[in-house]
Amino acid sequence: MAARKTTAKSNVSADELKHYYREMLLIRRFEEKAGQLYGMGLIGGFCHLYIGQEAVVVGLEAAAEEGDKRITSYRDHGHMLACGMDPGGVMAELTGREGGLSKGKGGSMHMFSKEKHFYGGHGIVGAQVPLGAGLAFADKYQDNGRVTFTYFGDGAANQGQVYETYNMAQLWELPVVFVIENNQYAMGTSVQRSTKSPSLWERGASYGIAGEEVDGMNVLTVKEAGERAVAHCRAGKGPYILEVKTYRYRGHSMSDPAKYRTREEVQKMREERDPIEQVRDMLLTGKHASEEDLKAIDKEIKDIVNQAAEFSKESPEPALEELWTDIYA
Ligand SMILES: Cc1ncc(C[n+]2csc(CCOP(=O)(O)OP(=O)(O)O)c2C)c(N)n1
Ligand SMILES: [Mg+2]
Repeated sequence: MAARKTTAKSNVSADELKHYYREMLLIRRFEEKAGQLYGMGLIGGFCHLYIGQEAVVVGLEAAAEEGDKRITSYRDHGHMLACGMDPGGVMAELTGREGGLSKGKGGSMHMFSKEKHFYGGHGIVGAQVPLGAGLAFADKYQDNGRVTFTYFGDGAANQGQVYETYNMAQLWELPVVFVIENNQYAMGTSVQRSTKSPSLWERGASYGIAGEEVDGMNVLTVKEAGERAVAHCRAGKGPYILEVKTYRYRGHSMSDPAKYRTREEVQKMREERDPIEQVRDMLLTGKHASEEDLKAIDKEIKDIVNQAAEFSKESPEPALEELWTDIYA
């Protein structure tokens, strides 16, 4: 159960690299657009952007297979885009319109897709962790070989329900990958201020759960670690923890004054570790793509995001009668 050093493979193909570049850029541009629409008053309520963390979800989706499940917190737009949910449907949900994936009634934190096996979108910190183990329980019961990716943050990692879940998941050998997206902050509280034991994945050892720390700014190291985690789960060995070290460039949510860290800290991360720039460099220095090729991809992504934004503005607001649908009682 020792920490493993993840070293990115150098024999990755041009097509694979371009795929990662495209996927990460889609999330980045989508989130920038969402930030703009929020600023224009077109998006209301909560909105937590994923900018900076793109390599985490894109790397892990590359390790997933058809039918695998995913569940996450409120910082969920990237997860939805990476598992193939429609950008227009996500954006229209942010603007609260009929064409949104929850018909405009869920908003940023509450979207689901049965088709893509995406189980939300959860606003209560840590709440998705036991739910993720429950999804994995169903898969184990049905013996279908599927794995559930259960994402949560460094702040959520201090919650009691996480450890009750670890205990049961290991006891029942559930096929669940616990992904701690350690972006170093829980709202305005840094990991250093919230815990004396900063190695979050090692806490799984108390329950006998294997895991490792991963460089979450490098999509290739994330993918490799994801493959190890998934192989462990599919082999029937129970859960696996990936503590993915990442960083969010924007505030916690759109209403964060960001007084708890310096501009220089953010700037340094952007300049030295940016996940998209790293892949861009690999593509160019490896002569897998020219500047022109990348410009064409940039344009393709810009068009997708602009279309999603247009759709999110043109789609009508839900009819009043919708208040009485999709409710239990
Ligand atoms: C049970 C609960 N307590 C507090 C909050 C308020 N809250 C929302 S996000 C957050 C921080 C969580 O940070 P982390 O788990 O690191 O995730 P990140 O926002 O960094 O993705 C808090 C305290 C909440 N939503 N639910
Ligand atoms: Mg955090």
